[in-house]
Parts: sequence; C-alpha cells; structure tokens
Amino acid sequence: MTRKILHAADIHLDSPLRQLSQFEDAPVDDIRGASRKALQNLVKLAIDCKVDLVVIAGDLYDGDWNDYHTGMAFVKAANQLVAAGIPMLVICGNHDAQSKMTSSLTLPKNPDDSEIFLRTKKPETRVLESIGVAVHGQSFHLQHETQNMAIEYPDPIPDLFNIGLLHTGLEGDSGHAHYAPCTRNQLIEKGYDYWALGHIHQRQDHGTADGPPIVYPGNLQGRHIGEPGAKGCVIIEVDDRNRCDYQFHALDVLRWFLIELDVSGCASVPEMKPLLGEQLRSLLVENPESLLAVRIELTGQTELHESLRRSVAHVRAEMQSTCLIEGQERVWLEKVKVKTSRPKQATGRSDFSGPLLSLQHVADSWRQDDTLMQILQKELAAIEGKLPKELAATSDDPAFRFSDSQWCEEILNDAISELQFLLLGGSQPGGQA
Ligand SMILES: [Mn+2]
Repeated sequence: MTRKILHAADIHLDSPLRQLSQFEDAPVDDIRGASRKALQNLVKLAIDCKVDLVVIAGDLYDGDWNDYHTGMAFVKAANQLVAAGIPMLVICGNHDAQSKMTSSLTLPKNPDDSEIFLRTKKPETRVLESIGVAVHGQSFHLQHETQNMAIEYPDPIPDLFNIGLLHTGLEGDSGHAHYAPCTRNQLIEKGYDYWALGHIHQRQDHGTADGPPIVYPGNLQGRHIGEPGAKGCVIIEVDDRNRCDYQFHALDVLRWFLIELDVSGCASVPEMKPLLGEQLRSLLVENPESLLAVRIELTGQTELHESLRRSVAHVRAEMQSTCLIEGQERVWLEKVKVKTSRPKQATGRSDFSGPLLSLQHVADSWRQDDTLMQILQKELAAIEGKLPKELAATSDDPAFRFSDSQWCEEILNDAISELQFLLLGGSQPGGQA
C-alpha cells in the first residue's frame, strides 16, 4: 500500500508581510491575504493529490489573533480536509504556544473523531490504523520551551510508518532561538522513519544517507526579504515496505528575491536599467505564476557612488519604472539599497594638502587603531538596546550592525569619502529626488 502524507510547518496565519503594504502601489489585497491564500492552496493540493494525512509542525498561528477571522480561516481549512476524508494532526510551536493564545475556536474533529491538535502535557502517539501510520508529537505549552522534548518521545511502533512531529531549533543552528533543543543524533536514535520538523523557515533536510529524513519544509509564505524564494510544503510518499521519498510543492502567493546589480560598468543610472531588465526577465520565466517582491542592491566600485547615495529616491524611481515596464504587472519593488563604493584609487589620493591631508591622516590612523575601533563599538552598542524591534540586530534587516567590525569600517570609509567629496566642492545633484 502506497501512502501520501503532506508535511507543512510555520504557516503563521495572518502574519503581515513586512515593508509592502505601506506603499500605495503595492498589490495590497494579495499581500494582506497571502498567508490565508497559501493555506487554501495547501488544502487544494492535499485534496487534488489525494493525500492520506496532513501534519503541521507548529506555528500554525503567528501569535494571538487580532480577531476571530484568523481562527475562522483555519476552521474553514480544517473542515474542507475533514469533509474530504483527510485527517490532520497539528502541534503548537513557540508562536502559538498554548499559554500565549488567549482565544480559541472549537475545531472540527478528524474523520476518526480524534482531535486535530496534539496535547501539551507530554508527548502522545496517534495511530492511524487504516493507513499504517503512527504520529508521535507534543505541542508547546510555553513559548520559551527550553526542555529537550524529543528524548521523551515514545518508542516507534513496529511495522507502522513512524513520524516524529516536532517544533525545534535543533542544536547548533545559530540564527534561531533554541526552542526545544535536541541533536540530530537523538532524532536518528529514536528509530522513526521520518522527522517532520518545524521552526526553521528555510527548507532543509538534516538526515544522513542511511538515516530517516529530518525535514524542515520551510514556511508556507515568505514574509520578508529574509525569507526568499519558493515556499510551500512537502508530500511524503511511503511504499508498502515503509520506505519513503518526498517532494517539495510551492504554495506561496508572493515570492521574495534579492537582485544584486553590479553597476561598476555603468556611467549613469539609465545604463543600469538594462542590467535590471535582464535579471527581471529570467526571474519571471523561472517563476511563471507568482507575484514577485524584489529588493535591489547596487554593488561595485563606481565614480557614481556619492551621487547614488544622495539620490536614492531618484534611483528607486528609475528601478521601479523598469519593474513596471519589464514586470508584466507581477513585479513589485520593495527597496533599493545602494551598497556601492568609491573606486579604490580615489580614496588613497596623494595630491591632498592642508585640511584634506590632515583628514586623510586621521582616517588612516583610525583604520589602524584597533583599540579605538573597539571603544567606538562599545559606545555604539549602548544604542543597540534602545532601537525599535524592527531595526534591532535580531531583525531580518538590522539598521545598525555595531558588533560587525567590517560594517563599522565600511561606515567609517563612507564618512571619510563623503567628507572629502564635500570638501572638494561636490554638491547635491539638483532636482532629482
Ligand atoms: Mn515559525
């Protein structure tokens, strides 16, 4: 008997897509409803592919609901699955830990009359006899779950296909909070056939060649530039000897991409537009059905460095017009970042004299003085704690990276070249913003 199981995680239902809806030309309705539409796509995929079971490994919700519409959207999805005879098992993660959620709605029950959510007190096993599958899992009670939950999971049941459903940061994954930490070896030693994980929003498989797949399917819908590319779920196919294979299926509505444009060969902003056009055309071909949100980063050494930094609004407008012309109404520009630098020879000029030469000397001495850099970093670190959450170092796009010495050096170099530019009589480009 071949069975199909859909594994998803981190749906974050109704989580806002950042940076987008604030601009009037953004496709607001598509953006607001993106996570709900992605969940509807999941239901449709499950029914179309006739899967035997759906498992969701935590963070179904983004946190407490603003109103009951969020909960209702899930009731609707669950009801459609149940009506199609497809059972669904869900655990709570750190974002929707039971103690954190103040509202709830009564959910439909599974076709076998079992509850959709797994309990919080201790791990439990749900046996789906008709398809020969056992699901072992536990919901988060507290958001900051510091216990190793996996080691308490029950032993596998012989002859069934055993799935471990777990929301975890796995140990050693430095970019994420270490909720319910455990090691890869602990998961392998459990003897399950498949680990259905959630929490890390980037799709990845931590399994070894001879062990079970240990899979993060990624989130259902990217929410910002830190979550780029296609997002969706995996469908596991299990054969009659409980061997399995799985495949990714995209479910997202809007897709994020970072476009890096090396503009060192461009003598003006209009010359950058064909470079952008080329990249946009290939993204559109590779993603034929999605709405695309792109961030553009201008890089490379260029004499235009200062003028680009001073006329970001103008540069943005030029890039946006290219997105309009090339984008087939599917490309939306999130942000343009100028990350260019002045050509090397221009910063080490030897024909400086007077105050310019003094400035050059001061700058050089700063660059060579590690202690000064450390003092500066320490001073600036105090500001870090006072920043609003969306600008802090832990956000996906930190405004200041004081602890990153390379970043500090770039800022210093920028400041020096800006000063030199102004002292040499440089002026703001007129009327372009
Ligand atoms: Mn999550």
